[in-house]
This record gives sequence, C-alpha cells and structure tokens, in this order.
Amino acid sequence: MGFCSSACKILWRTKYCVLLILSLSVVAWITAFPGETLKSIRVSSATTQTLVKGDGLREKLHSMTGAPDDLNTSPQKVDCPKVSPLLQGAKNLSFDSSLTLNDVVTENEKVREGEYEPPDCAARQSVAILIPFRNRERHLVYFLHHLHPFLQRQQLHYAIYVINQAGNVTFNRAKLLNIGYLEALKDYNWDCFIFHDVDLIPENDHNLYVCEDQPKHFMVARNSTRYKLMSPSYFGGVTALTREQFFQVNGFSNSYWGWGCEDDDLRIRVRQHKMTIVRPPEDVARYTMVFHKRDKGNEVNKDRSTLKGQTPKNWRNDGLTSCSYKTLSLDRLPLYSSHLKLKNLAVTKKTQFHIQSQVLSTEFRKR
Ligand code: UDH
Ligand code: MN
Repeated sequence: MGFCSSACKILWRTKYCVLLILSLSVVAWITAFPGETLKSIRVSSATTQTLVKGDGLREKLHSMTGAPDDLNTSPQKVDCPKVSPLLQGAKNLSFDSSLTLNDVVTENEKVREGEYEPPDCAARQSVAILIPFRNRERHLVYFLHHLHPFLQRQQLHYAIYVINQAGNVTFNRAKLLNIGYLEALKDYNWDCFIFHDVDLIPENDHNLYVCEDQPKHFMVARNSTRYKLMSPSYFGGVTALTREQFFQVNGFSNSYWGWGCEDDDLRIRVRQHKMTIVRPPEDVARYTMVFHKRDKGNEVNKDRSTLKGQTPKNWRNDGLTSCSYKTLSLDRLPLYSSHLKLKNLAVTKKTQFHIQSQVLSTEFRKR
C-alpha cells in the first residue's frame, strides 16, 4: 500500500507536467504555423517566376498568394473609339519663326523618345512616321510642333523617326526611307509606316494617319498646287503602307539619287503587286507645304525616267533586300547632341539616325 501511494503521487505530478508541456506545444505551434505557410508559398512563387517568366506570371502569383497586386500592373485598356473624340477638324496653321526645338519639347511632355501611346485606351494601330532628312532644321521644328498634337488627337500609338543623311553625297530620299523601315522594326513591330516629307503639314486631323488594306496616298491637295491633285498617278509627299505591303514590294528602290520619280517607282511596284492606291477625300487630305527652294545636293535626277522604265524587272533586286548601310549613331536622348553639326535635332530622341559622311563614302556611296 505504501509503495502504491508514492507511485500514485508521482503519476499525479507527471500528469500536470505532461499537460503543461502539451499546452505549451499547442501555443508554440499556433504562433509558428502561419509564418511557416507563408514562407513555403513565397519559396514556391519564386520558383514559379523562373519557370514561367513572362507567361502569366502575375496571374499565377496572384492566385497562389491572394495578395494585392503590387507588381505595377495597369488594367487592360479598351480599344480606342473608331472616331477619336479629340479631333478638331480643319485648322489654320501658323509657322512662328521664333519657335525653338526646346519649346516643342516643353509642349510635348508626354512624348518619350519620339513615341506616344494614348493613356486611356488601346490604339487601333501602331504607326511609325519616317522622315527623310538633311539640313531642314526649321522645317523639322514646324513639323514636330504640328504633328505631335495632331497624332495624339487621333489616339494613335506612334513614333517619329528622322533618318538623316549626313555628308555631301547627292540626297537619296527613297533609300533613307528604306533604312527607316528597317531600323524602326528593330524597335517595335509597327503595323503601319508613313513616309513623310518634312515640309508637309496636314491641315485637318480627320486625315487619319493609319494604314488601309491597300497602300494609301495622303497628300491629295496642297497649298503650292492650289489644293489640287497634281496627277491621278501621283504617289509622293506623304504615303502609307502596312509593314506587310511594304515588305511585299521590296520597299523603295535604292537607286534614285537626287530629285524625282522615286515615288513613281514605288507606285509601279504597288501596281505590279495588284494593289490599288486609296486616298482620303480632297477636302480632308489638305496640306501646307512650308515654302522652300530646291536644295543643294538634291538636283533633278537625269536618270530618273530610265530607272523608272526598269522597275518591273529590277524591283526584286533593288529595295529592302539590297539596302546596305551602316548606322553610325542613333540618338534617343532628349538633349542636344554634341557631335556632328546637327545638334539642334537631338530633341526627338528616338527620331534620328546620324549616318555620317565617313561611312557614306564606304557603305552608302553612289554607284
Ligand atoms: N529633303 C531634305 N533635305 C534635302 C532634300 C530633301 O530633308 O536636302 C527631304 C525633306 O523631307 C523633303 C523631302 O526630302 O521634304 C522631299 O524633297 P523636296 O521637298 O525638295 O521635294 P519637293 O517635291 O520638290 O518639294 C522640291 C523642288 C523644288 C521646288 C522649287 C520651288 N519653285
Ligand atoms: Mn518640299
């Protein structure tokens, strides 16, 4: 009996000890458990990130953690309306000779590296505007001043590229535009390319800078020809082809040095591919051409008619596929470029390629 009573006492005390240990374990487990769970999810989402990088990662993370999405997402935009509510119609253009490139930068704070996207809706087309260029700084200021707001009112995703031919070699508008197409595609898979003289300013924003299912000629009426189309076959000044249309015709010819007929050559290519040319109505597609004289280095090309006659047999070997050049500098900065004499141009950033004379003499020479 004595043995039994002391054994009972020990058991009684142990019971309390076990109970105490049990309750302490429960408390410790409850405190530790949520931390453990979170940790394991974090580890697994980190693993997921490497496995599914760029493939619905955000959605997967979100469904796993249920955490608020703090990964800098923007909600999916709805398509911009077919007719932009921002259009203003016909405008009287003014050209203030005291306007500077810096003024234009200040006016266009939402433009980044020559590029813009509507903030509230998804643009219906992404459009690259290509400008062949040399020594037309004043025209470029006017162009940028008018075109940026014009394109923004049309709710387009766009970028402006100025393709600059440096040096004194005879000007080659068409080849510069081929280079612009090839270079712009390195940035983005643009839907539509607009080949645009720097001195032509559209007067009416209902003249929509988008591509159609056929190549498009914009410059129907201009001040310098009393707002009349020069000829039904004219395809110059401002034209647009989709990425695919331009590719199909092998772009422009690279062989037109000096002024004239490179636009006719493109029309021949387009027709040869059974495409037709569409135009906006005459009362909408109106342009002001900033007055200028013939440029030095862009004299009338005496070979132009002969070249044009050879287009049907030459187009395959003369165009995008044979466009050799070397881009010596591509300036996307908003600041003035300190090299070359073209420092005034640096503002539009994404907008320029400097093809220096040094390379012109080797890679981009007149044959
Ligand atoms: N361009 C330059 N620099 C040049 C030459 C041409 O930037 O030295 C570019 C510019 O984008 C210009 C385009 O190429 O808008 C077409 O050249 P252009 O404006 O000289 O062609 P246009 O059809 O004919 O306007 C000019 C003929 C001269 C008219 C004389 C007036 N009586
Ligand atoms: Mn001109």
